[in-house]
Amino acid sequence: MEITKSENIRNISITGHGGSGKTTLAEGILFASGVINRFGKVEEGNTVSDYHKDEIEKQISINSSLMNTLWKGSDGSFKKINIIDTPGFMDFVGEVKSALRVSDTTLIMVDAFKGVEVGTEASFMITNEYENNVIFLVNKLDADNADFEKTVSVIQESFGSRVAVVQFPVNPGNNFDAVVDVIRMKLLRFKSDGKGEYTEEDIPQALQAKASEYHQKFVEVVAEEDEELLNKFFEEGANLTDEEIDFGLKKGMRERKLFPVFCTSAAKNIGTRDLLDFISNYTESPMDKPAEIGHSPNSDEPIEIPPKLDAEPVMFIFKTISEKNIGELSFFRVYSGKVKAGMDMINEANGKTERLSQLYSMNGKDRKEMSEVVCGDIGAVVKLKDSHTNNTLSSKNFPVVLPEINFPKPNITMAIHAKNKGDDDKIASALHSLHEEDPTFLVAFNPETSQTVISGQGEIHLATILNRMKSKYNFEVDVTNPKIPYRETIRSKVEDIEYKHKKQSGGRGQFGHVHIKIEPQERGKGFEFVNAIVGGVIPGRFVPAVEKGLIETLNSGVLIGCKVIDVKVTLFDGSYHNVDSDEISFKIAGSQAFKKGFKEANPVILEPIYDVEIVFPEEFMGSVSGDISSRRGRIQGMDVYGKLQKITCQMPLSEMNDYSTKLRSITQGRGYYDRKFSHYEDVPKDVESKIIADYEKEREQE
Ligand SMILES: Nc1nc2c(ncn2[C@@H]2O[C@H](COP(=O)(O)OP(=O)(O)OP(=O)(O)O)[C@@H](O)[C@H]2O)c(=O)[nH]1
Ligand SMILES: [Mg+2]
Repeated sequence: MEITKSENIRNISITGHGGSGKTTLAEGILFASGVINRFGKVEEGNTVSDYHKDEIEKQISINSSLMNTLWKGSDGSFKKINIIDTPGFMDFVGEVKSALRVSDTTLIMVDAFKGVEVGTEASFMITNEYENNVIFLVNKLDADNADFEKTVSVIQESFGSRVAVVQFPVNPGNNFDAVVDVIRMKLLRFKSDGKGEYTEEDIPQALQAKASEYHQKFVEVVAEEDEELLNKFFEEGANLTDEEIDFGLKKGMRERKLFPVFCTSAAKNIGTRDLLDFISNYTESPMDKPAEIGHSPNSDEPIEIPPKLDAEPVMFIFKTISEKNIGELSFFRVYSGKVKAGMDMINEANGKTERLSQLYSMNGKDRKEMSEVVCGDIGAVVKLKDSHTNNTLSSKNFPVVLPEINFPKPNITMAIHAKNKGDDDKIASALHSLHEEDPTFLVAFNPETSQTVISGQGEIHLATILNRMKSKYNFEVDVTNPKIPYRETIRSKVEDIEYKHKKQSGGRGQFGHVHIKIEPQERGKGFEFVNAIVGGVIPGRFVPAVEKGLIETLNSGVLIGCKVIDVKVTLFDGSYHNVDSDEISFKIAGSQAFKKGFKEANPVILEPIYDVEIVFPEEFMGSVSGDISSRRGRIQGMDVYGKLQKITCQMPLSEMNDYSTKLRSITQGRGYYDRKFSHYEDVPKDVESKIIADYEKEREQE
């Protein structure tokens, strides 16, 4: 295959709310451009993009997939269009972020009946973050209830007035087959063969007024992009030339001020060919983009990486998947120079050299070998040893690190336990590779609770990952809510607690005898041990053993098996036996005295309290605040941001397990939150008795 020039590359992502038709559109594009000769359907599980088993089963996209096609531009040259189809379900938003990190233009699909939804808003926010140009597609115009005008007006309300309609549908609904292109002022009539072919007709009399009105509005929006055009249009009342329209349109898109709107029926493959023309002729190539700003591996010193072919090679890995029979496949974009099969690159994250073995261009799971990947292009490479998502590979002569994908923080945490104890180590390694594939899935071992905890974007996300673990590695696990790291402490002083450990059973016995005083310390002061033994009533060599016994008990807890904090213990008296006393005996005595005294010293359980910030549309105020109080939360502040409401509050961790799911459900998916640990606080008495009872029940079962 001829190698495409960098200026002929277009990097496009397709995003939007779940089910808006992204995967169907990608399939239609591949079909219209001749990459495939059958138009697969999501329902039949035979699309190029949704090829994973779980995607076919659920009929939704879970992973983003990379595809590409060639399309002839009006300048006569073929453009290589890289297409990343992303999942719309919010649990997989990490995939959208990584796709947009390497795209230049995003097609945001909007359902012509449902209008702007959570996924639409989220997509738009991510295009802001990664400075993608945006094109809106109003899709499903073949559906009975399609409402183009209403959909456009909500797009305008949500994303600003510079939403420029470049097409309107002639006959939305069941018989949909034509749109009016208000730039060219032509009617495009699509054939029903699913190949997306169309013929151009003159605009019929009955539609001319509407077409002119849209054309006028379009030109007005375009003119606003430039002072000179604006003058010409408004002051002189003159129309703009084709060149001026091209100029204003490109400038507006590049500056992310102008968002063209197209009409499609992805299912009928209507609107794809003219969209591909537009992408080829109007959207930016990687060479039009400003230089990426990276930094040197050893400092924050910024380094410019201009998109230039004759420069040192720099590539960025935005996605990693592991496929049966292939192993790890790393997807990357070249930001400068070009990379060739057989080349050695340095991974600046760990200083290791990676040899690029085979390079591929991808269409879903189909790979085609490439001898080189040029600046701006996107490809895949197999069998990198020590490189993962978010790593930059560069040449020895030009060490540089590119900005990472800012993956979303987890919303939900669960504890997992191997069904078969012997699998523990193997499961740890499987979890690790699942994390490499999906950086929004996190794994950690919590030494305090001795649990392996996994975190992710939502219940469906974690369920999907565990499913993958089962089908790929064949491990079964149980999932529970993670244990809460409670703390135990005391509220009052006990002056004298005596404990004598004495055992006489043939041979040498055991003897350790202590008197201790225990008292509470100020929060945060920790544990303090005071040795107040005088006159050698306990020989000096046994004192550390007493302290050791205390520390062990502090760590393993007295009431519910959680750490004891902020206590002061004074060892002030005791006795010993010449033969029978040893370190073990004094350790036991210290530990037992402490347990006894702790229970008399008005013990309490403390729970972790988190600072939580919740952002959601104001109409959900009642249900969000009601839910906060039902979780023993305390609202501390409220702010308004446009149409959004922000609540700042404190909530006990133990009440937050299903919070992300609940918040999503009571805000129709529009609310999100962030949290961080604040402090420990007394558990209310009724909750305390329940925690103790649960702990005792668990102990009995063990
Ligand atoms: N009537 C009609 N149905 C469509 C159209 N486009 C897609 N669909 C249907 O809508 C459903 C979802 O389509 P997908 O292509 O999977 O949508 P998606 O946006 O990729 O969905 P996710 O990846 O799960 O977010 C499928 O049943 C499609 O057949 C369209 O233009 N018209
Ligand atoms: Mg999809």
